[in-house]
Amino acid sequence: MNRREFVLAGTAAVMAPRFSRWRGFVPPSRPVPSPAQLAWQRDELALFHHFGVNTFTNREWGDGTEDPAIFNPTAFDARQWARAARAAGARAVILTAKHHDGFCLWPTSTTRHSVASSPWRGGNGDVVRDFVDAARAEGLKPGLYLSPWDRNATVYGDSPRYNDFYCAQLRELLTRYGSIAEVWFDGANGEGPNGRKQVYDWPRFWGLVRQLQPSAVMFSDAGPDVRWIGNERGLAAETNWSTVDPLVVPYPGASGDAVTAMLQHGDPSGLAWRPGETDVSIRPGWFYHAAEDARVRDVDDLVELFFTSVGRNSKLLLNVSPTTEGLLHNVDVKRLADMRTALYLDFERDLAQAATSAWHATGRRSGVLELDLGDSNEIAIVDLKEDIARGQRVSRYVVQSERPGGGWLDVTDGTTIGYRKLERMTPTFTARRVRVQVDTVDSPEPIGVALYAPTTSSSDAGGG
Ligand code: FUL
Repeated sequence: MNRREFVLAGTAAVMAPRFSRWRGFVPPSRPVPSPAQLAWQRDELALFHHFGVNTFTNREWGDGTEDPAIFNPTAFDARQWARAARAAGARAVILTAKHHDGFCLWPTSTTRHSVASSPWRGGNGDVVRDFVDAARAEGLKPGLYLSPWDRNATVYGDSPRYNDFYCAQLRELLTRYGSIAEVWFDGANGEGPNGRKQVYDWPRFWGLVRQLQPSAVMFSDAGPDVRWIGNERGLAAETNWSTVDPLVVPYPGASGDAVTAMLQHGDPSGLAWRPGETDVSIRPGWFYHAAEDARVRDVDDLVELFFTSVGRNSKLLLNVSPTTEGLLHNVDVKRLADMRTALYLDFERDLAQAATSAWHATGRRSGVLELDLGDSNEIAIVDLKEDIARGQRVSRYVVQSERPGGGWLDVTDGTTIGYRKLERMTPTFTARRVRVQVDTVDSPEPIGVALYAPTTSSSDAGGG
């Protein structure tokens, strides 16, 4: 129960005898997502763009000594990025407004280490402005990454002063550019000049974001709204609860086995709703490197990433980074579009739509959904869903098909479902009647199921 629900439940208990409209009020017994968390999860796919001085030095981490004069994209076009994101089926995009090197992609008043000191557009350009405008023009929600680790700021390591500096940067980003859907915090916390250790004031940073952009979700290892999934390989865990015990991951960058387990798996009895986000790059690096042009993930690999992230109750944040021209590379753009086509074909024909179905609880902590497809059909993908607006409950599921002669055969099983659980059936199975039995950690709620037929349309999407 979050604070608001706690207050509501308490109010209901007090008011119930006096006001009949409270009669029958059942306080939610499971943590549930906020409207912003629910919208974030339903977006399923977002693109990540790493862009900055590293693009021009061909590095992954700059050291903060880069000359702003090197930042000079020759054909910068944020609209091209946004079109590619939209064509990929993404609904949100996130830009590195500042990476660890400290170079700011917007004309900030906090430092001269920014686009304003670069030759690009005569020092009058603003990458963040173009990015948010292009995103909105393509119907995408913009988000921003502001690295707390700053290898250029001289005040880094002088904790109170740097925290002020960082909050001033957050304030600029969150007041100048309209609505920001996600604020992305990594936990990197390197040494400052002279080996000084910077102590970040996370409660202050988070409080400022809440104040300035109350409907944004904040990402970090420690949320507070969405958590890192624990690796950068595109793999959410098979068992993935959206609830966590917040005390186990007290701040971004905390490490240890318990932290890793909490990031990967969540906790069925955790009191905070904090679903996992899976960030992974389409290439080996986060920033663009020409040497990796032949190492862009192929379509099968990208589709698999979707299955191991969105299909495991997570959200996919797929990194595709602009080149020194300021454009996404043609290979990446084509690959994204082909991924979209392949996913479209995978989910083209849901046999469960025309089925008759019946759900019933089978006990205090179990239930079953039965489907009759009318005819015997071949099934290639099983797609399970919980109504997460009412919390996450399923701890185990078994999908069964009816044998022609009667009796049930297990075709697949697993643990958590959450927002979405995708299972590719290899081999496919054929059935007229299918049922899904679930065990739950609270009272059972109806689950949803889609059963996709094998791809029939011919496509040149495969293989990339
Ligand atoms: C990490 C950074 O160190 C990497 O460079 C990259 O930005 C990744 C998404 O987050 O914390």
